[in-house]
Amino acid sequence: MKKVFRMAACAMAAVCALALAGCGGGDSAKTTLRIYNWGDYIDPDVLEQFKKDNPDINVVYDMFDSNEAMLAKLDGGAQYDVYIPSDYMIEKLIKDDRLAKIDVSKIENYKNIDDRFKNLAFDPNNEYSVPYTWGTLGILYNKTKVTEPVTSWDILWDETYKGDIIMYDSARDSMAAALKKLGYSCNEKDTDKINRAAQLLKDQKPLVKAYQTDAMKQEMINGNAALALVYSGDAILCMNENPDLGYAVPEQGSNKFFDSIVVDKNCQNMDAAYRFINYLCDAEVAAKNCEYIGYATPNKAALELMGEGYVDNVVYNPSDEVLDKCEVFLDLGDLNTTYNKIWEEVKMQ
Ligand code: N2P
Repeated sequence: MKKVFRMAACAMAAVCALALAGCGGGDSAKTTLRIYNWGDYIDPDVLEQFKKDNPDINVVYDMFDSNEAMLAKLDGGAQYDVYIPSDYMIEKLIKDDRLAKIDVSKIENYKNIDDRFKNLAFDPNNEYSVPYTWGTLGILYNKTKVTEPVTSWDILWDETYKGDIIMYDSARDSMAAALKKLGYSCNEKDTDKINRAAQLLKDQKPLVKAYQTDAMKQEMINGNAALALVYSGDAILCMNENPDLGYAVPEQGSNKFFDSIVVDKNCQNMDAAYRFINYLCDAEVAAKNCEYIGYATPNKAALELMGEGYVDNVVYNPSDEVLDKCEVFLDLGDLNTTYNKIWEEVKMQ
């Protein structure tokens, strides 16, 4: 079975298992750990193993497909103990006092995390987050349909590919592509520049086949589109299934992201949260997990186990030249609403 189908099937099985567990009612001695993560962002076997190793923890696992969707669900009152947002969202959650402090001395496997993923700007003293994955935003293209070199964001606005372009359904990522095409920062705060990027996304709409998130992967694997705005890990997953696919980070620069594990301030079971985080930081677990999901690991002990094929892979591990042109998203404060509103307008127009 193809990996993407397998992922969907496993996700369904997990949901059914949870539903059954809920009906059983015999788990009152268990503590519950509510985990909220991106879709296709954990190896189902890794999750299953955690459940087997920790029979006293009742795991509830839900998925989201963008940082904004995650935040909206939390704002709507959903309660989770552990979740895995990106840098700028973690910055916001810290500012809003929604996260619990993490005592890394309680996470034995924290020693496996490479120092270069610590003390990043969104959590300068590593008080609230433990690195999970990292990557870039770029363009996935089908070499049988796109024969020119993919070096610029302009290609996502090229009439030649009308109806053959998939945009990632996320305000910050799509705005980043438009802002970078215009030569601006993907953390732009200037109203004129933001409006120009918004207009570009509106102008692009007739060329767009679909605004999608995880569903985009199967479309690209099946050769149903020429170009897609994607994250590097999803690109690797697709490229492993279809050798006609390639990935490029445009020369104008892009976004590099760091996704980290955080604990909600209202977490009722810190011990279970620590056990889960420690488990994910285990070298073998992190290696298996990241090989499955396609995303780069900040776990240096895991990377050693994964070997050369990963270190040498420029999609997985881009050169400093590429990374130096990429910016990390920052929390935009009041402008978050503006970006989100623009994105809704683009999709609805
Ligand atoms: C996986 C999404 C990864 C999140 N489907 C990238 N920040």
